[in-house]
Amino acid sequence: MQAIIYKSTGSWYTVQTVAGEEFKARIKGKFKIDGITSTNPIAVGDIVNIEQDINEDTVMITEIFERRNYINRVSPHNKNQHHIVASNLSQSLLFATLKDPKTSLGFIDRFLVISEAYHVPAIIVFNKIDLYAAKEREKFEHIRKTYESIGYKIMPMSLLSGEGTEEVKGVLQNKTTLLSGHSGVGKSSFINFLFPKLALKTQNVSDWSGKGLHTTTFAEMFNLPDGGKLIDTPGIREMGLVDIGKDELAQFFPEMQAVIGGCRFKNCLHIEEPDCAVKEAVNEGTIDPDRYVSYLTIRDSINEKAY
Ligand SMILES: Nc1nc2c(ncn2[C@@H]2O[C@H](COP(=O)(O)OP(=O)(O)OP(=O)(O)O)[C@@H](O)[C@H]2O)c(=O)[nH]1
Ligand SMILES: [Mg+2]
Ligand SMILES: [Zn+2]
Repeated sequence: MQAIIYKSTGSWYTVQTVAGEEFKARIKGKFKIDGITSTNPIAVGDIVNIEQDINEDTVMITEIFERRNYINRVSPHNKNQHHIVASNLSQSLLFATLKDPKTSLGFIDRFLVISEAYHVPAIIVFNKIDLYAAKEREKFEHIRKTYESIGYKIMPMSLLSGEGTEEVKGVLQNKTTLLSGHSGVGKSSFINFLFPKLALKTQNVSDWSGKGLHTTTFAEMFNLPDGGKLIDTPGIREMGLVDIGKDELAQFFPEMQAVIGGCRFKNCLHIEEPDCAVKEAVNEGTIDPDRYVSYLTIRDSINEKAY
């Protein structure tokens, strides 16, 4: 019987069948998945085959179907291993905040690079806009202009005032959406806002220390009442890139990809080369200098020997 992984806590999984039946599941004995060197062989969103355990109300996962896509990152515990955050996604919502906690543009850009590389469209939700003073509002408007001009959707929201919540709800319908972002940006609060009955554990305001306590510890998927699924995930501190080579990185910056054809050298790295269309665009102001800095920083962080 076919089922989808809704939750993974390590050795046990929660699966749901197409009919909506829920089971506790585990991987069958020596069951191994070829060619996957991730810390978690099965991730939330995976489509699997299950077999009922004899005399038990649990099931065994016997087969995993090919993933349409997935978000993969360097394991937080082991730099040499991958961790599949979730699979078979329609889109991801990156929750960002400019205050309590601060999300850096570098972090956003890393997330966007991964989204481009794995073909998962990303929308950036700026939550907690109720906390913005004039300074943050100005910063937000600048960010909005920059990213919208590249083609990304930017959505301001406050779970406290309710501003923007209907708009964000509106993009979820009939889609499988991954919620991602630093710890404390309000991912679980957003799910509680949609489903007050779930009462997921969220960070206490008084606990807020800026250290990013991880309140959510496992990824979990929820069915939306009007169709669609939403995946809550533990906060991420850093978005380690996997499987992306230095030479292909510029492709995953859409505004760079658009001009690369104009570089004099086919193998231009967009750093020191003469007649580089990317650098020209930065100088002319059509490519945002902060995005270019992100390109250089991410490029430097790619350790190709590891792959
Ligand atoms: N001022 C303000 N606070 C908010 C808003 N949304 C959420 N919060 C608060 O911010 C904190 C966010 O906590 P969580 O929802 O647990 O954050 P999370 O992203 O799930 O964090 P992890 O599970 O650790 O990854 C809670 O104390 C919320 O009450 C908002 O729009 N405005
Ligand atoms: Mg959470
Ligand atoms: Zn170039």
